[in-house]
Amino acid sequence: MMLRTASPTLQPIRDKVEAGERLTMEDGLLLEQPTVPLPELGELANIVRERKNGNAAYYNINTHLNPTNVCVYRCVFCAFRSDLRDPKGYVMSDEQILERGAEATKNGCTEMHIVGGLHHQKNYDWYVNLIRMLHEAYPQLHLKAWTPVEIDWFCRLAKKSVREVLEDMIDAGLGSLPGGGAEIFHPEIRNQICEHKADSRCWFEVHRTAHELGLRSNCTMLYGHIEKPYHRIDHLIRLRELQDETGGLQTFIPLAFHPENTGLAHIPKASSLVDLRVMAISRLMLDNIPHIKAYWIMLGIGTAQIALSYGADDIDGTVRHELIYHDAGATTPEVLSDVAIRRLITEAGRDPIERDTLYRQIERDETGWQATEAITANA
Ligand code: V47
Repeated sequence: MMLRTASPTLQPIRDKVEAGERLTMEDGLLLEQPTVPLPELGELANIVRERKNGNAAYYNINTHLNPTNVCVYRCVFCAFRSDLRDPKGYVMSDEQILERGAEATKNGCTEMHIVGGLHHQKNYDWYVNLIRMLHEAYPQLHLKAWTPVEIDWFCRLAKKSVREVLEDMIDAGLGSLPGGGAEIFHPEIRNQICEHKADSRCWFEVHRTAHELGLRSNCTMLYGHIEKPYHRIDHLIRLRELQDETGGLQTFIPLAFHPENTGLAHIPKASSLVDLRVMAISRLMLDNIPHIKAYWIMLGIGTAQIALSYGADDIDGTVRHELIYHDAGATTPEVLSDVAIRRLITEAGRDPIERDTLYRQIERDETGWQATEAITANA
């Protein structure tokens, strides 16, 4: 795709993108200006996307597990959390958790994404045993679990260091860390939307330590609330710096704020055009993170399809039992079949590739599935 006219203001950035050079904070702020034509932004992001991942669009067969929604914190953007005595509050029993593992295995899932609330009355062992129980019963299922906010809570419960908690979790069967809890790192915003929970220093300590212990992790950014362009670019640059240091981040997922049932319900949800801008700018700034995910649950299917030409090369998975976005007003389906997800990728002009959590290609036959060769994005 080659545009006939390029805006003169973007030419220096286009030159850098074409040469594979890193963009600066100033470049990022320029790209954030609403006058930058969206198609041109998309075209630049697509150069990087195709350089790294060709025409592939990755997905997995996955499911979610939120063992409890009862949470000591009251993040203003969260519609999922509940108080202990609220009728909405729940805690899953061991039997219910194991049933989810059985269901996931029956459905051919390769991954279970586990996050939840910080329950006042659940001790550290409950969280560790949950991982151990699932891993022992379903060893093939990759457990992508706990954000730094939870790990920080476990450190307090157990009076252990981040490293010790992660070692316990790895011993129990933890496979990787999801990207949540990042929100916006800059304290000007973080102190307003989630002042009590783990700060950015803690978020980075957990991911850095996880990488040192050999785990891979994802990362996210919650946008479209009270943050400004500067806070978004600052957030992306902080992630890029961690990746320079450890190389352990696999995928970045921009997450659009969903206002319904939250303390920020007066803020309108970002439009699809804003979603595509954030996707494209993320791809351009995060030159060292191999994958960018268009999380269809959050974006809607149509926008996720377009996002595959605006920087994204991954669409997350079939998903089942998602609560965080559906509690906050998402109208996307609860689950997509493997056939449907492949079709939506093909319709977008990309080649669907089923991957596992660690980006190994999956092969299936009548006896089950196995991970084959590792997929490596180009630098
Ligand atoms: O940390 C919470 C966000 C995150 C709302 O790693 C909200 O593959 C919008 O991290 N509106 C959890 N966002 C989800 C998450 C995630 C999702 C998909 C894939 C992966 C991955 C990670 O959701 C939270 C927070 O940033 N969130 N409430 C809301 N009302």
